[in-house]
Parts: sequence; C-alpha cells; structure tokens
Amino acid sequence: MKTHAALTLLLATIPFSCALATPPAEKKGEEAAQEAVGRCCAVLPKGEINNPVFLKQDAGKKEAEVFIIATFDKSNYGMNFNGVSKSEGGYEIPLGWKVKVTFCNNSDVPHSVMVVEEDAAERKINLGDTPYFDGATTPKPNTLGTTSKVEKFEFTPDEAGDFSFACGFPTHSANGHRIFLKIKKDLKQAAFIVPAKKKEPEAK
Ligand SMILES: [Cu+2]
Repeated sequence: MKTHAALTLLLATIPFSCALATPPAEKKGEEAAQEAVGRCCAVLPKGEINNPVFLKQDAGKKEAEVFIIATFDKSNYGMNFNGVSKSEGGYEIPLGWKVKVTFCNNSDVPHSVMVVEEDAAERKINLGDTPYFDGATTPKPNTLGTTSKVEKFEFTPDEAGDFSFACGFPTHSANGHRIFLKIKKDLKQAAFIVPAKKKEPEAK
C-alpha cells in the first residue's frame, strides 16, 4: 500500500488539534479544554482534547483502543474519519489483539462505522448491516447511523488481512468515507497511520 509515503505514528500524539473547535493556541488547561469540547472531542480521553490521540495500546494485554471521529474536519466533504478518507490512512493492528472502538460523529449528517473487507468498502454502494468480524460495528450502520451519540464496541479479529473501518451509510464508503484496518500477523505494535500530506490539518 502507501505505507512508504506515510507517517507512522505509534504512541505519539497526532499533531493537530480537534479541528472543528480549535481554541486559540495561547489558551491552556481546563479553560481551553472547555471551549474545545465539541461533540467529537468529548470522546477523546480527558486531557487530550487539544492533541487528540487516536490510538492507545497495551501490548501486554494485546489490546488496542481506537478513537474514531466521523467528520473530524472538512476534508472529503466531511466524509472522513479522524481527518482521513479514501483509505489513505488507517490502523494497523496485530492479529489476535482485541480492538476497542469509541466512535463519535461530529456532524449533523448521520454516519456510522463498521468493519468490512477493504475491496468491498471501496466498491460497494451498500455494505449491509453485518460487519466482517462479530460485533465490529455501530448499531444498524446501514440505516440508522448516529449523530451526536458516542458508540462503543469491541471485537477481536481472528484473521489477518486488509479491511476497512467504513461508514455503513449507503454510498459513503464508496465515496471515500473509510480508513484502512490492516490486521497483521507479525506486527508487534498497533499504529495509526496518516498520509504525510495530512500533517497539516484543514482546520477551518
Ligand atoms: Cu458516512
């Protein structure tokens, strides 16, 4: 894939702030945090509102905790997760790890997230309501979606391969509302990978 051109971020903080509610840089601490709390930011771990971390992991427990925010910024007409669309970035998770997802939609337009095979995410207009791995979806991803509600789910992939976190709303994924999810056999650590060009956010 495009890994060679990508910026790998392990436990490092993602170098941009919550794009839809960026506080002035000089504001610090609780005050800035309060101002920055949009719907999306509320799902992020406390204290990380200004520097969102989209991945936490515990290699000992073989667990990855991922934070997925729909319409994080305005890129791809809002059809992005964490500012990434068209599977130009995403997650790499070692096979056998549990994946705990916290999802929030920062837009008034309904979105959802579900795990499907990568080629289906790219091609299919309608992804249905059934994720590839048991439990790997927000409720009724195809018809219901969610706006402001935070959704949590977890799953443990039992197979390596190229998958996607895709929006289950008809046409969204095919139009780029997806990021990759690579389940890899020999990986030691999980990673959230963003395209190099995404280093600077569209924070408008
Ligand atoms: Cu969507």
